[in-house]
Amino acid sequence: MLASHTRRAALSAFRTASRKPLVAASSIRSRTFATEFEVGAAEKLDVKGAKDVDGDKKLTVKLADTSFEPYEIEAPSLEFETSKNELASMYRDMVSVRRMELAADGLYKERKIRGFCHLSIGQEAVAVGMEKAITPDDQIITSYRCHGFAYMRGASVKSVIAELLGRREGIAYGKGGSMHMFTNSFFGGNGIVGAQVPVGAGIGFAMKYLKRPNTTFALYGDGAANQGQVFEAFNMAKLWGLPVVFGCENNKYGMGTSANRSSALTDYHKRGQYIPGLKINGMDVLAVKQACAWAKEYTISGKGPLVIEFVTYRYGGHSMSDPGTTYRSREEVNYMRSNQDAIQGLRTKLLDWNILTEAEFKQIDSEVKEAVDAEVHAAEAAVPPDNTSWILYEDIYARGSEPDWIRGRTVEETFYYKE
Ligand SMILES: Cc1ncc(C[n+]2csc(CCOP(=O)(O)OP(=O)(O)O)c2C)c(N)n1
Ligand SMILES: [Mg+2]
Repeated sequence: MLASHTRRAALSAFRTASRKPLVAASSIRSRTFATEFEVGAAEKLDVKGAKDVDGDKKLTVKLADTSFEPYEIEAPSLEFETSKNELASMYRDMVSVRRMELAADGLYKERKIRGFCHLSIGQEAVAVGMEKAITPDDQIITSYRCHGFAYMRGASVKSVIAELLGRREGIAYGKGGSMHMFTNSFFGGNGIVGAQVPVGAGIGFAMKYLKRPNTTFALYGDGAANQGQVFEAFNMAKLWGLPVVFGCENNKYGMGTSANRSSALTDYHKRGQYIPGLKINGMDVLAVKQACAWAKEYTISGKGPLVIEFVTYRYGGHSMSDPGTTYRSREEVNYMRSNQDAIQGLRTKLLDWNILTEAEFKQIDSEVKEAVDAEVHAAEAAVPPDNTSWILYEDIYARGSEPDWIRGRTVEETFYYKE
């Protein structure tokens, strides 16, 4: 690993290199730039040898001092309890999500997956850390970059890949594709930029109305953060004291536009103005978990909403049709991969802390490879849907609740559910 001053120098070199062609020097001075989180060393406090940390036995870790940047609120504690099993499962889940998306990448390049496909390779710590902090009764809604969340909310690898392949065994019966995946407490998968944010406020309203002790994470990107409806949702959530965590996944780009070219204020955690916020290192799964656990407690205790900014990074392009190299330098991508990668970062910490051994990591890696590959093969082996139009009319209504008939694709066409 590079010494921290060397890393800082490399980081500022690529920042300068990547900014220069984008905006004139005069406008650079007038803009605010997103803070880059350095991957600071997290500390393990109260356990020494690997023998002490078996299974579910509690151990305390301390995050790096730079993990959180609060706005109008006190930051969560840097220390929290976890266990070897939980830490190992965080690693296993991040590796599973990445392998699943790498498989999707390969199938797309083989032209077996068609249409839109947005991968979250690089951003895995957000979906995984969040899930570890909440229960299946808490709610999540996000944008089209949704495969990792669907998996963490209970979708199998097979059902995600089958969905991408358009198979009926897909999580949305092969009709949603990459952008529209759902589970019981996961509301997608939404293609209209920002539109899921007010829906998320509505889900939060439902939680409050039904007096359920659950929060809702309404996620959106740095590009979506400038949408008017996001601010309308903030306003209502604050007025009604809704248990909603507005979560901005700042991966530094909205399609090919860098955050500092699209946003007058790139401190997305401050964009709620009258809503307290927290910027966190979204490349550190431990920081994500601790921040999300804190955010859940805060929002369900009746204090109203929060705005959390997850500072993260996508290694690939915006979607499969974007190589992702025309608006940022290769040095930048390589820098993030080799210095800030969430999976590698957790692995290094757990080795340093003697919590997992190289052999245990190897075993997890090979188990994940075998399990994901088997599910991908099963998805590919699933039969393609029949080439009949009636399939289109299924699942518009919940099965069993269809009306007698529905208008078809043209004025002349009517589809009768009941003969
Ligand atoms: C209302 C609307 N406007 C434009 C688009 C086209 N579009 C799709 S993704 C995107 C960029 C969004 O960037 P960001 O919110 O940062 O999310 P990311 O892709 O980085 O996860 C745009 C403009 C859209 N889908 N919906
Ligand atoms: Mg973005």
